[in-house]
Amino acid sequence: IITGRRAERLKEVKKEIESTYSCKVITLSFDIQNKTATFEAIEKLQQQKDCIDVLINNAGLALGKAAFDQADIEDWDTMIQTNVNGLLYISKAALPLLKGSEAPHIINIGSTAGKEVYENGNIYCATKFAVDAITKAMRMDLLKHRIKVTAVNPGAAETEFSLVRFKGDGQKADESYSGYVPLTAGDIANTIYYCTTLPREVCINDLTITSLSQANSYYINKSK
Ligand code: 8X3
Repeated sequence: IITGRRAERLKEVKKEIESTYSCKVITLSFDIQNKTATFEAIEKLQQQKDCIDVLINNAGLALGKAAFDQADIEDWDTMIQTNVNGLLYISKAALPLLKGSEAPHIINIGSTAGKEVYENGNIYCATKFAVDAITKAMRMDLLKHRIKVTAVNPGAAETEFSLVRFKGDGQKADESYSGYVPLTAGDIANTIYYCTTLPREVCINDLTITSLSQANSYYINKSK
């Protein structure tokens, strides 16, 4: 089951997955910022599926990288609405389907930015600290339902992340990943896959992953 705002993109990914692997892909197109749309999408899904084994909460973004006094308040709203509220809406909506699984697992994608704040990262970092706290809270509160809850916290990974953060400024986006070897989306996907394929009784609580050039959220060695 793949979800996102852009139906056309989902259709392309569905085609690619279905032609590579023998499986059926369901696409759900909605904006996770919209509580009603999120709950309606899951209701629609319930007509086709009676359980979800793994929920991967990957929707999230950074918008802008400016000092607290300079930053755009609309950017803050969007980040909080997607990274925190969106994650809460979809998790709550999906819970009945997760409870229908024999091995339910929630994976929240956090960030190194949820471990240490970096300069000009302010509210993006705050949303990822919130993901860290929500993950810990979920793990306690959902333990009685035997739902595994894992946080995967990537450092810099070369994706559309920086292009979105810098609002289409390709040069600035490229600068984020120049002078060192960043992670790739594939590295993160493999790590998530690892977390989901461990024995039933084994739960990775919190996994922080960076490239070899990165030590923490603000220290990247660009000398190589
Ligand atoms: C990871 C990206 O900008 O915090 O979320 O390094 S960043």
